[in-house]
Amino acid sequence: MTIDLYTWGTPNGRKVSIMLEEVGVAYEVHPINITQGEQHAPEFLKISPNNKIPAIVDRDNGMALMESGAILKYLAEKTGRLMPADMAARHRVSEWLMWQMGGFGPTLGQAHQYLKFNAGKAPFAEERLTKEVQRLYGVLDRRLEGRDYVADDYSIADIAIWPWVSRFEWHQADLNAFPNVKRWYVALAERPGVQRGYHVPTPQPEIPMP
Ligand SMILES: N[C@@H](CCC(=O)N[C@@H](CS)C(=O)NCC(=O)O)C(=O)O
Repeated sequence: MTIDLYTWGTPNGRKVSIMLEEVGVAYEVHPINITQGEQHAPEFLKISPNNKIPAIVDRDNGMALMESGAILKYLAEKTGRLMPADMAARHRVSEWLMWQMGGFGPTLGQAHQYLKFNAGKAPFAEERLTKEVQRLYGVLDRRLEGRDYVADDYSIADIAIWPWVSRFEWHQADLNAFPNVKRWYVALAERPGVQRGYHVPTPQPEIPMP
């Protein structure tokens, strides 16, 4: 099994490189420089019709997939790893994966736009997003109380959430105010697969530590 991975050094991209590293699947990286507009190239749109990274092509069957959550589920199902077979446990993973895809990631992405890159331009948006970032971290912190992972075992839900938390400085979250998130974040940062996947497609400064 070999996967062609189309990606860039962002939280959504890192979800997939971390997953591939964790499950030990061979992959070839194709950097799509989204700061240079490469996501709009017609060849890339055939693979990723929403013109966003990440996307994959599975060389076994030629299947192209966009959307990081769908890609994580595909890889989990194909490898039988990081997504439990038991129905209730599987849906618990799915619940937190959807929480990340539908709320945590999009909110933090907006927070980066307003709080980091355009500070001072839209005070209402900054206030609203700051509150929502705090609320979402509170949700995650309560979930991780007394748990090592978001669901029962290490899963694609953790892999989906962790790269977004690694941008905590960008969305101005103080991990010391969320001790359960901090413990989980630091523990996952020690995993070799997380470390290797973090530096795809190009080596980055070290993983930020609270
Ligand atoms: N829901 C999508 C979001 C993907 C996404 O927002 N990708 C960003 C980078 S993190 C991107 O490619 N942006 C380029 C653009 O919007 O033109 C997923 O989870 O895969």
